[in-house]
Amino acid sequence: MVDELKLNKAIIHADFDAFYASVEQRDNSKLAGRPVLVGGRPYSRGVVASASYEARKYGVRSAMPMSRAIKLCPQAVMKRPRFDVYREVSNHVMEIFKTFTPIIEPLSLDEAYLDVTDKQTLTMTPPVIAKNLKLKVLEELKLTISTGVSTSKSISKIASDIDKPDGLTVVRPGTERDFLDPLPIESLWGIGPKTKDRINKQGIYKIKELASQDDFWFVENFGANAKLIKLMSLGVDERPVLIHKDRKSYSSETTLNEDTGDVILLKEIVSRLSQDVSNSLMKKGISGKTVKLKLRTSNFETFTRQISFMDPVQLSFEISEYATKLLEQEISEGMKFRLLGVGVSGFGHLEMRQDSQQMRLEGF
Ligand code: TTP
Ligand code: MG
Ligand code: MG
Repeated sequence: MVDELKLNKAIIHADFDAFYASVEQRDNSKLAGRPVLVGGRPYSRGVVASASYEARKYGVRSAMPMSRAIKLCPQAVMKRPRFDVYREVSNHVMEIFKTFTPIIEPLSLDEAYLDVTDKQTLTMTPPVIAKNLKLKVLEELKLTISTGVSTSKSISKIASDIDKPDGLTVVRPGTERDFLDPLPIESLWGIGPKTKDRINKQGIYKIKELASQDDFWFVENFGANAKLIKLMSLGVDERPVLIHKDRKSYSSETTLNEDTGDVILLKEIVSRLSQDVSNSLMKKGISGKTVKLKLRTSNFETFTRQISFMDPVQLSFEISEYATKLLEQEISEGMKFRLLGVGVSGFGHLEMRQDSQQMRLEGF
């Protein structure tokens, strides 16, 4: 029986509930039970990074402009993010995860996949492991996580989100399709808002309807991702939990509708791209020592310029400041651009990476 159990892969996806906002509530008892918004300032076009569940009742969501969030929920308490604290909590939770299995893939500061296939026994089933995980996190960090338990990464990730906050959703082996069928297509990895609209226009809303399309349809609609998305819609996802995930840089670029040499416009675009890159870095809790600017001129000449420094950057105004300096050096009379990109690299001191490397040494 134990052998039979061991045949099934067991993957847990764990994710903090309203991560930044919950940490703020935990560290300030006055905020407990109140709507809390962590993010940028409303008058400087800041956005909501995290909204407590009390605030979400009013329709507030992550990435919404703070000014709009405050209109929806005027009684909310606004807090500036304390990244150092979140990073510390993240390191701590990854340590807790390590006591359950060495096979951990962090996806961002607040979530990870855990492969507990080899840790299950007759009594210590994957749902019991997930329950223990939740208890230990609550005990040590005074924060709640939601977990999804299933045989694959994609289903566990969807499952962990279904009963938030403080959820524990189990999709038993063999019931993957029953679980997926009634869900909206955008629950699947790879189906963002634009793709969702495009597919919905064809009268396809539920994963069940998606899964019944033929291979040609998938290729027409998803190109290179066709096979992966088809298999995922059928509940098949063989991707392993990857212990070490290294990314060398984060970048964002845009092609302009019309070539331009307008310095103010170009600087504004650089600032927006810097914001994008900064958001990605913040989500990962990392900072880099090199800022890169990519430019394509109206004659399709593409080149990059970069600058490195001692202190790593993460915040958008810092990235923007350096990228703008690089831009200023390249602008000259009559020169027009059709593409701009901003990137950050040089994550030499990455904490998460050190953790992963250590895990790899310990685990294998
Ligand atoms: P999420 O796990 O997506 O969100 P959350 O933990 O706030 O809420 P929940 O999981 O319960 O739905 O992101 C984790 C943290 O990452 C979040 O607390 C703040 C940060 N973040 C941003 O800074 N910007 C964003 O757009 C998102 C989605 C998250
Ligand atoms: Mg979360
Ligand atoms: Mg998350």
